[in-house]
Amino acid sequence: MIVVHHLAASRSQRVLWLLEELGVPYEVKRYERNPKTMLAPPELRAVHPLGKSPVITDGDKTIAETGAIVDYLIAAYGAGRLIPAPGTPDRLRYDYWTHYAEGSAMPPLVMKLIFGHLADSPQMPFFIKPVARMISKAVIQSYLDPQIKTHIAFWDAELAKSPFFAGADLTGADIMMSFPVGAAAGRGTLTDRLQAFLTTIHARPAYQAALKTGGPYKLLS
Ligand SMILES: N[C@@H](CCC(=O)N[C@@H](CS)C(=O)NCC(=O)O)C(=O)O
Repeated sequence: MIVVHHLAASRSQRVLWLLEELGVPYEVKRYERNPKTMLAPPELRAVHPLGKSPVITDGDKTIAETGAIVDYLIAAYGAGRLIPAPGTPDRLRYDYWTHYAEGSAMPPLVMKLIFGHLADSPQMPFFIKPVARMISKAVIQSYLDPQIKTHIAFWDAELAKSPFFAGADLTGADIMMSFPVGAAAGRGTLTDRLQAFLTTIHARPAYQAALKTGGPYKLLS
C-alpha cells in the first residue's frame, strides 16, 4: 500500500490528486505545520532526512521530491495514462514542465513569500524591522515581481497553444504546474486564461476527492 506523508496545505496535495486520477489505493499519514513557523513537524525527518513534504513510501521504497514522485507513480501505475507518448513533441513539453515547475517556477514565488514575512519574524529585533521591511520591499519590487510577471506571461502564452501544458489532455505536467499557478494566484496577478485553467482542474472529481482526503487546502500567502 502506498503511504502519502501529507503535510497540511502543501505540495503533497498534488500527489493525492495524481493518485485519485490514477485510481490507485493509498493511505494518508497527516502532519500539521508548526503554527508559528509554518514548518513541518520533526516526525517527517524519520521518513526522509530533509523532513519535507511530499514524501511517499511504497513497500520498501521511500520517494521524495514531487517531480520524482509524479514520475514514479505514472511509470509504476499509469499504464500509459497522464503522460504523452515517448518521442512526441508533447512528451518533450511534458518533460520540460514537470522539471520547470519546481526548478524554475517555484523559486521566485517562495522567495516572495519569505521576503514578504521577513520583517515579521519573531527573531527580528524590533529596531531592525523598518530596515528589513524596506529591503524586502525593494527585493520584491525590483526583482521578484518582474520575474513572476515574466513566468506568468510565459504560462499564459503556452496555454494559448493547447488547453493543458503538454497538449490536449491533462497530464502529470499540469499536476506539477497546478502548484506554481495556484501560488501565483495569491502572489501575482493571473491572466483570465490561467484562472480558467485553475477552475478547470479544480472542478475535476479526482481533484475534489483529493481535497476531501487531504483536508482544507489554503496556500500560504
Ligand atoms: N521541491 C520540493 C519542495 C518540498 C517542500 O519544500 N515542501 C514544503 C511544503 S509545500 C515543506 O515541506 N515545508 C515545510 C518545511 O520546510 O518544514 C518538492 O517539490 O517536493
